[in-house]
Amino acid sequence: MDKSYKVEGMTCGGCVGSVKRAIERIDGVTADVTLEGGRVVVHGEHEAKAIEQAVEDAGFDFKGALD
Ligand SMILES: [Cu+2]
Repeated sequence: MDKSYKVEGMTCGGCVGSVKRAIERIDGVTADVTLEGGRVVVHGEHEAKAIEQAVEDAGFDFKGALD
């Protein structure tokens, strides 16, 4: 299941990497993170709450689901 989320607060490639790594610590999940627009596509079975937690713990603002 792929799902898209909005994340605010990323300003550079380093931030993109941080968000990606934080999300991919969740078992069975990979993520494509785009700086422009703060779009995060998560691949694999997951709970939105777990993504929110990972993003917030990494220091960014989780703004919920897109689409
Ligand atoms: Cu940055």
